[in-house]
Amino acid sequence: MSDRDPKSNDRRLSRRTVLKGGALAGAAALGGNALSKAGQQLEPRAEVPDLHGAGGTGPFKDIQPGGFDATAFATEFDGGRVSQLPSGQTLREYDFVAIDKEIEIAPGVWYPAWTYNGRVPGPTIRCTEGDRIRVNFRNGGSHPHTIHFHGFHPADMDGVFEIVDPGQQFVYEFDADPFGLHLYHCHTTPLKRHIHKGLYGAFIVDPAVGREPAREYVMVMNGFDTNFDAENEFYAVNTVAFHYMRHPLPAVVGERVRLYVVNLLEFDLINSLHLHANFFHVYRTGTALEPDEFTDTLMFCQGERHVLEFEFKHPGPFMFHAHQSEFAELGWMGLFDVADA
Ligand SMILES: [Cu+2]
Repeated sequence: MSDRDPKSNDRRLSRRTVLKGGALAGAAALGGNALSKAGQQLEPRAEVPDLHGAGGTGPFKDIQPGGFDATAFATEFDGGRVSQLPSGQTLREYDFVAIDKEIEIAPGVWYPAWTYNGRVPGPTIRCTEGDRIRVNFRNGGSHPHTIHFHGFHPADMDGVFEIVDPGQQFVYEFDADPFGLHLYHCHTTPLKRHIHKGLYGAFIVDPAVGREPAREYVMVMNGFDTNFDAENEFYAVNTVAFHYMRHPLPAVVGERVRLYVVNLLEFDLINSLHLHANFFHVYRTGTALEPDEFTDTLMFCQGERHVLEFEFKHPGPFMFHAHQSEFAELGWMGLFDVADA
């Protein structure tokens, strides 16, 4: 198999093979009887389900849209260029440029995105509460844009009224507050267009006291309206449909996993995350150090984001996906590959 991941074990390969051989709907049954052939190598079926015009190439071919690697993205935390202000305060400086760019979001499906720094989502900004954030923004795109950060900041740093026209620049500067999981996105009207085109990202403000050590992943829930009918044809976390089915996220039995989950999905009112064979602690908006809830399925409106913590009791592959089955079957599903401790 040309797309074989050398790190894959046979069980995972056979899961993929089952997926390749079956309807996408069958994937929702993963973890159940559909996998009873674990260890058996099956050849992929010649044809795989078409996906709203995916051209019959199916969702399982590997892609890295514009060099964007969704596996790397999940663990990339950008602390910026760090220096100290005369007051002793930590300054974290970032350069953002808005660029129009076509990105491949599923095999053979190209989307004319508007991006920060040539990628969707934009970089995951990470800092500690009280840090000074400075973002040098240049609009290299073809439309007016801004960056609107969630969190406290002055009115003239809100990214709403200070429209940055193509070729123009703007410097956003504010103190990171409050700690939690936040987001940023363009706030130029029409808003839904500027957001769903790809101008958004995660913004993590760590508490000064820190959080417990954990294996951490960022998941930005998104989708793409590839035929501009105000409905999404593809759904994902971190842009690439089914990416984490092909490249499961590693975890270890008994080790804490922490997810930073931000919902930027446009058009659909609600998104969700369901974790198989497990429950997670929910830190709503990440703004407290005590969990609010213990569940296995969580809803997210657009702009809602939560820190989730859990550990696996058992080794093996475990799914996570939107519990809107339609979203899952159109790309928003993935796997954790849990190793024995
Ligand atoms: Cu914009």
